[in-house]
Amino acid sequence: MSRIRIQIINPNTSQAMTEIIANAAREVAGAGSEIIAVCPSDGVPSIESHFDEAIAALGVLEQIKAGREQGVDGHIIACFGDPGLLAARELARAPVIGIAEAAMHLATLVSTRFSIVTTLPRTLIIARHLLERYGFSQHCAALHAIDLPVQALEDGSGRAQRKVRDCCIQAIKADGCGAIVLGCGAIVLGCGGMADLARTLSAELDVPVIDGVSAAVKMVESLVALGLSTSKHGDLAWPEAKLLSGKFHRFNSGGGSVR
Ligand code: 2AL
Repeated sequence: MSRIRIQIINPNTSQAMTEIIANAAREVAGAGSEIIAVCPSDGVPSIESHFDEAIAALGVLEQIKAGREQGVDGHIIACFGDPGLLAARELARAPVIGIAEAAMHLATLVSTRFSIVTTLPRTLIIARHLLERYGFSQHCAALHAIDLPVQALEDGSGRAQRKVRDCCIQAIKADGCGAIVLGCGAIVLGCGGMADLARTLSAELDVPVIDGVSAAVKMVESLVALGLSTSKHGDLAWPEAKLLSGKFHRFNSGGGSVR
């Protein structure tokens, strides 16, 4: 099979987090896959509110358009709120996968009920909304927040990763869940060069611990291998042809629209 080029979009503007995500993706990517990691130049440094998500979604759409123009074979939105997912699918023919949906889908295949461990308590509602939207509410035993912001995951102290571990242990004891979904793109790396927190925790805690970045990479590879791309029928058809104005002019292409 020819080379699979996967664009992984960190929707926040943190270059350090983009590197973390890229490394995690490359660890699981097949030998024939190339990971192209990007983040928007304008936007928010971390995403942990509805406001942050609205801003981040625009950056995601710009990157999707750029990736499409470069001819990538698939796109990943590497933030646990899956910001801009359906709009991104309208702009793409290649598969577009969000890390939350990827992790939730895989969790249902290896457990009856999973728990989610994420960052700030205010982001729990974002995960709840996604569970409802994707039809996974009945599969989720409980949601937990480590009560630290996203940027604590990249401060190098390992404090946030230790809290993630403690939270996973509590969840397994209290929730009656069979698997854990890690609720942030940057959770994947621990401090001190720990290569893969999800894999380490899976082995230590003896339950599947799923991070969305690796889940999404393997899903995109599967879809590409099966020749499946985003449907261009119905609501995911290209957006209606219209000229965008002002600062959104950059979304227009030759035909005078986002097409
Ligand atoms: C996230 C994430 O994955 N990246 C980010 O900036 N915010 N979501 C989260 N719940 O912490």
